[in-house]
Amino acid sequence: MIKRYSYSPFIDTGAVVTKVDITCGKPDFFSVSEDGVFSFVMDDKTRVYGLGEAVRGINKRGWIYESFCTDEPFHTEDKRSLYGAHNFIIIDGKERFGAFFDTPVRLTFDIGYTDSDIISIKPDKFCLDLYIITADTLKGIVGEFRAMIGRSYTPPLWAFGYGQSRWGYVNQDDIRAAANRYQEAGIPIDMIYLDIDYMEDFKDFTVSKERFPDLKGLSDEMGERGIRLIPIIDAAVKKQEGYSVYDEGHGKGYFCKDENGEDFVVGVWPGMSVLPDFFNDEVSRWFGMKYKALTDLGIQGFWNDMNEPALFYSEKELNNAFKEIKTYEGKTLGALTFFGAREVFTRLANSDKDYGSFYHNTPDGRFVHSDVHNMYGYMMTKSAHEALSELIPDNDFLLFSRASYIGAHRYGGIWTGDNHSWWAHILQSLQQMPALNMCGFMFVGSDIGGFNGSCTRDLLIRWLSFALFTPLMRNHSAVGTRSQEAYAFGDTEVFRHIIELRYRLLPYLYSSYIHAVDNNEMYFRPLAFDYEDDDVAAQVEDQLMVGDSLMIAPIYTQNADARHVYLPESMRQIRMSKGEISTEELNKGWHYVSVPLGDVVFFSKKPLPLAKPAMNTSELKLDDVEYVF
Ligand code: MIG
Repeated sequence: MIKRYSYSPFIDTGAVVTKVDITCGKPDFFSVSEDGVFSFVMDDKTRVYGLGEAVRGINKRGWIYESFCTDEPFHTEDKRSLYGAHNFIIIDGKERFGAFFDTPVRLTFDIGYTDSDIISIKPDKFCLDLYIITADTLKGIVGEFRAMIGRSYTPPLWAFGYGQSRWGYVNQDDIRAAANRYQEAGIPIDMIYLDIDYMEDFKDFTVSKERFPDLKGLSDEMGERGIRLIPIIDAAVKKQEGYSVYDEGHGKGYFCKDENGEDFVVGVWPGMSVLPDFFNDEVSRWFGMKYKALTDLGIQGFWNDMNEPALFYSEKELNNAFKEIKTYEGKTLGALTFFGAREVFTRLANSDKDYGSFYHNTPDGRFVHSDVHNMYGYMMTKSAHEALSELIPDNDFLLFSRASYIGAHRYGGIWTGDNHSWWAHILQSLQQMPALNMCGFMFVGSDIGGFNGSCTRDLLIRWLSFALFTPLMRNHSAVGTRSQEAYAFGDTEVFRHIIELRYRLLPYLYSSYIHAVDNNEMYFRPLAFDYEDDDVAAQVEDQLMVGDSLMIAPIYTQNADARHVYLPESMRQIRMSKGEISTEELNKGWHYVSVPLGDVVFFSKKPLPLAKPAMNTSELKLDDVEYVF
């Protein structure tokens, strides 16, 4: 059952598609203060799930989180916000319910941080709809919530193939070289991503003539080899006269405005730039149709970046910073003054001051950005989705985004942004997956091998062994880091076997995905959701159920060649070793399972269909399977 309590929401976020009548009075479960702080007292056993893309465990208890879409390059456990704002939690103790706080303003979720027994949820402004969801089971709560927010985005089968990305493939020879190395090594691949390097001066919807002289030719050639090119699109548009996207948008007043009605100018990759006002339907459609420049070249997939929106600085604050830094000149810089001087520029990035200095024109009126900040990436994804649905027949396109708000799950997937080549980030990714599914985000994955920092052979092997189960399976890394393609570490056999296993598993994984989307179920679930009466299962933070009948328990520590695995019932252990599959029956309970580097081990409750190996999804035969058990 769902009850809605309405506290002067000032904009319809569009997150909820099945309307729920307002129930007046005090909400169930929470007490509410006059300034809008929602409190709940936890007993010792209470666990808290949800919040989508966030740091820390599957059980969110014991930390403070902020919903405020942030370009956060260090996903360490002391952080409060990442790129998404996913305001749905499930509280599971002597009382059990879900709560969705529908508001685009910043929200703080103090889940037993200030006071270890108290959940306190505080919006920056007391303007929101609260939905309280009750059902008999945890899965039931998710099912009701998901039905209310609408069907999750489903890309075509090819998007479930393996993809290689890297910031720093600077020209079409780099792209061709990556394709060659994969295919020569016999490693399956379906997608190669183009990062901002393909653009002319980082301008959206342009292609560098010098470095990518024939993108159409490259795209066709790759297409014949079963590979699709997936370019990036950034939120901000370079401010440059003569650049048609800027000229048109500026002429029509399509960019976000400052308090004087002038375009608000920010610095990001292209230098001085402006922000499309996606909240205005006309702008949304205009920007979306710009993707045609690339779909006309045969492109069928995009990733939308920098749409928190990330700001390096604003023109105005940059000018102030230059003035301020002059005041330091000639002074003896003691420790404090030195750090003060250093901060003058670093504090410019993503500042609250800037977010409070520009405006959107929406059908509900004019809003200062900070009041609707969490919807910006969502609106960009919606814009792209609506246009691509027109531009590409049969919805045969891939789309995912960095920033998101609940509702965006209907329009695209998300990737979890700039993680690191750290072992801890395999576990972090695993823990994010079910939380994202609860919030509707089903087509999800993290940068395999880690974005920042330098990857090692063993890290990539272990990361792939987990990520072969994630719907979005993409290896991506930052410019300047060590190469981490599946061919970058000398030997390729071990990588070939793991990525091949992904394709062999696609009959199961793809149909599980579709089934979960069709039925408002989670593709990834904590064990607690399937084994509600099992107190041990409820504690497990590093294993997941995948689809109806698989359980995974990946290795995420360096130099470990075994780990403890909890089986909540007896299952078949399935082992892929050097491409060969073997199985073994294991009983309910704890097991110490050996997983030498290169083996992939997981567990099945039912006979598992496996396809024949294929080099890409167009070669893959989904219905030509053998069953292993
Ligand atoms: O400020 O386009 O998260 O995946 O490679 C960095 C360059 C901008 C951030 C994305 C990352 C991408 C990078 N972008």
